[in-house]
Amino acid sequence: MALDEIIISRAIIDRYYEKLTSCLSSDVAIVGGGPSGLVAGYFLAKAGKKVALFERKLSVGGGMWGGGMLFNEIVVQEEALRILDIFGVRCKQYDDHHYTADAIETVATITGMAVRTGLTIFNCISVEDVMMRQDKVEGLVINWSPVEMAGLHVDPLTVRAAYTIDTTGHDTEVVKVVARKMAGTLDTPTGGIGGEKSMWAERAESDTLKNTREIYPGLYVAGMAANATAGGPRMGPIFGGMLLSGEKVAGELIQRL
Ligand code: 48H
Repeated sequence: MALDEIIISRAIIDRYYEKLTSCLSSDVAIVGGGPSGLVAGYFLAKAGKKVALFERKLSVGGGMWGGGMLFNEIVVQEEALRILDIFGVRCKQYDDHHYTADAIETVATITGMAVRTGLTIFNCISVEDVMMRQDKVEGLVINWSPVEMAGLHVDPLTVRAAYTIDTTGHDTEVVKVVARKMAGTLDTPTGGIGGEKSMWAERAESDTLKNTREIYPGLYVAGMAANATAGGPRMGPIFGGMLLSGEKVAGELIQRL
């Protein structure tokens, strides 16, 4: 056995470079690796689309790891069980309407299957802006999150995508950039960002699906970001809406691409 540190370094650099250059242009760019983004990425990849997901943190999974208040179990409703079934995540029935799953199993299993199906995930990359052409979002402006965290003045790089999905959760980060910097209005009741409303789980879960759609040419919202953009309520640690929203946005984009 002749292990060579330089070959180890070269192997990592070469392989990462292959991934990054292959995603300089993609069908769909997803911003945020929470449950909705991961599920959207899985279905798009399964349909043969070129899809890259950018996640600011070291780990994907977003708000799912912590279940509710760090009790690492999630609740899903019956309508969403079929999504967990697709991934092979084990669920337990709690009563007629509520089912539970282990949060760690859910994140790990969905992530593993999405990547094996063809989703390329870039962790530790923050999306700080969009690339625009006339009044359409056509890509993303990205930078290392440690650069962002250190407040260093380092210019970003740009990737092209036919469509972008904002799955950044409560913060709606891509939508905020578009509302601030681009011409025209968002396709929301106010034309702007409605802002997230207080807890109402049942209403929020159905609103999440309704609000999952294109809100600016080239830009879709899904998951918590869909409600926070439209002005819908939050739902707490029930995750069926997030999973169904990821499936819905992928389905709409597969039709369009
Ligand atoms: C790169 C970014 C950027 C950026 C943010 O919050 P998430 O888990 O998103 P969803 O919508 O899939 O799931 C929401 C759910 O976790 C939740 O919070 C619920 C159901 N709350 C209900 C309630 O009442 O509180 O994940 C978003 C991800 C995170 O991992 C961020 O780090 C990442 O997006 N992110 N990545 N560039 N600019 N902004």
